[in-house]
Amino acid sequence: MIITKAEVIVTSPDRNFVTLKLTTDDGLTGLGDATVNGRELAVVSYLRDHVVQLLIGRDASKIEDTWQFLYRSAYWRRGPITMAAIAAVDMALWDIKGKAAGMPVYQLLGGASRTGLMAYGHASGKELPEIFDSVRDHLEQGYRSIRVQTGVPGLKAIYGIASNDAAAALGTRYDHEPAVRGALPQEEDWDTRSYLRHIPTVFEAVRNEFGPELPLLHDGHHRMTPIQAAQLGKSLEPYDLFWLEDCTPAENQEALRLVRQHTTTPLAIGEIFNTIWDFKDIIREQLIDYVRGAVTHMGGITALKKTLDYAAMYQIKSGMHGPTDISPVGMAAAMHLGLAIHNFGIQEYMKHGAKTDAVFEQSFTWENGLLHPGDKPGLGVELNQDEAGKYPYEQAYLPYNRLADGTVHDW
Ligand code: GCO
Ligand code: MG
Repeated sequence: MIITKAEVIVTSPDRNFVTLKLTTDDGLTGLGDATVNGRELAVVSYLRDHVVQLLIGRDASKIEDTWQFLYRSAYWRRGPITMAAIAAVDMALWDIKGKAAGMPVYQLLGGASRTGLMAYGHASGKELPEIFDSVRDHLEQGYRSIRVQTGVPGLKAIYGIASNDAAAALGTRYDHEPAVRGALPQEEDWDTRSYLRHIPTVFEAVRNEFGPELPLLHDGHHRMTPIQAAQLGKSLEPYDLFWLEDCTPAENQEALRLVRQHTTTPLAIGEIFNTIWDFKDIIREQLIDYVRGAVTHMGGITALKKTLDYAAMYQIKSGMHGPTDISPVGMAAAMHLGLAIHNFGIQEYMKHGAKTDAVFEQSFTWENGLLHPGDKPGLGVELNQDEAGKYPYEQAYLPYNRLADGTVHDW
C-alpha cells in the first residue's frame, strides 16, 4: 500500500471544490475534500506545492503517523488552509484503508451506533408566508429538523435568506448560496437591534404553525456582541430551539460564559474552528452543547474523532457543518464518523446540485429524515474525472455586511 500518485483536482460544478486523489501501488484510490469556501486556491497550492511530494512513497496504511508527520513537520501549525490540506490526506487514507479491508469507513471506526443520522435542512424567507412555504417544502423533502433564517424589516439582503425568485434563479429552492460566482463580494446590510426585536416573533409564528415537536435551529452567524447573544438566547427560550448557532464571533470564547449565564437555549459553535485546541476550553467549561466542526476543516476524521471523544466526556454532541461548500467527499466522511460515534447530535445537510452529484458519484441514502453513508468499501464516493474536467475553477467570494453608518460588520 505505497502511495504512487497524488492529484489535486479543482472542479466547479455548482461551486468550487478541491479534491485530493491518492493512488497506491496496488491500484487502490482514496479521495479527500480540501475545500475552503472563497479561498480554495490557497489549499490547492498548499497541497500541490508542499504536500504531494511528501506523500509519494509513503505507506498508505499509516493514517495516524501521516497525520502527525504533516502536522508537526510543517512547524506552522493549525489554521484553515493547513488543516483542510491535512484533512484531505486523512480522508483519502481512511478511504483507501476501507477499500483495502473491504469495509465502509464507519465499520473501521467501531461500527454503527445508530440506524441513521438525523439531518437538518435550511428553511428561509423574507417574510412569514415564504418561511412557512420553505419549512413545508423541507418537510416534504423528508427533513425532520429545520433551521429557520428570516428577513428583517428594513434590511435588504441578509446571509441565509433568498427570496424564492432569487433562489429559483440560482437553481435552488429557498437555500441561499452565500458565495457569488464570477463577481466580487456582495455587500449586505445589518442592524442587530432590528434583528433582535424581530426574530422571536418569527419563531413564535413558526411554532404556532408547525407545533411543538419539530426541532428548530437558528444560525446567528457571529453577528452579536456577548450581551446581545445573551438577550437573543433568552428571548428564544419559549420556542424551545434545538440550538442557537454562532451567537457571537467564535474567536472570543470567554463571551460564551456570559451567554451561558443568561440562557438555557442550547449553543452550537465551531464551523470555522480547525483543531481540538479551538474547542478545548469551551468543552471543558461546558460552554457549548454541540461541536460544529467539519471533518474537512478540523484536520480529518482522525482529528475530529478525538475532539468528539473529548466532548463526549461532557455530554456534548456532534453537529457537523454540512453546507454545500463541504463536498460530497467531506459529507461522506462526516456521515461515517457520525454513524460510528456515540455522541452524535445532528448533521447539517444541504443538498448538492445535479452537476455536483454527477461529478461525485455517491452511495449515501436519505430516508425518513435520516442519512446513511451506505456500505460500499471506503467512503463510498468516486470522482468522475471526465465530468469534473468540464467545470473549471470560477472566482467566487462570500458576502460581507455594512451597518447603516457604513461600518463593516460580521455577516
Ligand atoms: C452554516 C454556515 C454556512 C457558512 C458557509 C461559509 O451554518 O451552514 O454558516 O452557510 O456561511 O459554509 O462557507
Ligand atoms: Mg453556520
